[in-house]
Amino acid sequence: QQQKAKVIWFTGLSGSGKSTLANELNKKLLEKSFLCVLLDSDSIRKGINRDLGYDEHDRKENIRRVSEISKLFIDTGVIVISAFISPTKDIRNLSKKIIGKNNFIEVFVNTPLNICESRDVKGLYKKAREGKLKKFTGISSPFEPPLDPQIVLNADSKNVSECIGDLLKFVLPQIDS
Ligand code: GGZ
Repeated sequence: QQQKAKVIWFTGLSGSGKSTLANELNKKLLEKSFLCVLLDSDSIRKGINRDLGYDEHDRKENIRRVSEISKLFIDTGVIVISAFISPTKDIRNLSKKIIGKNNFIEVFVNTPLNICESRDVKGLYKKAREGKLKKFTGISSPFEPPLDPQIVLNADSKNVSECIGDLLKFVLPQIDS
């Protein structure tokens, strides 16, 4: 499979559906014989970034390292699917700068805070509201929606396969060569 290596970067709140969509995209691309790798907070924060927390400095360092890793992959021709909250414009700009704007496909998973909070799959929003979890994105730490993402997925009104369909239509022409 000939491919153009890009970073497909998912941004959005905790519980917005980033990881689900990123996993599904990874599966679909592998089925089509693209060579790709998935990076998300579950794997990265348990391993290479286990020394980092969630204050502004640590989030920025988290994203800086992930971006450097992503760059190494695309330099060897591997497509990267990254799913991190990456909450601020400043943090996402750092990532774009490291990876290079032309190699960066920004995907905004636009699930509103009230929906993410009502799902609360891991009970983290409840803990954040009770003050037991500090600096929680959307509650006690900022989330700045991206102003010019390449694609917006309204994952609250569309199901996973509809979102993946939209995403593939947009992404395939950019990675297929
Ligand atoms: C946000 C937190 C926090 C705080 C723990 N704020 O829903 P999850 O559990 O699985 O995804 C969240 C994940 C966010 O890590 P990222 O590396 O994506 O964040 S960032 O890009 O801002 O560095 C959540 C869990 O970690 N989590 N504490 N305070 N999310």
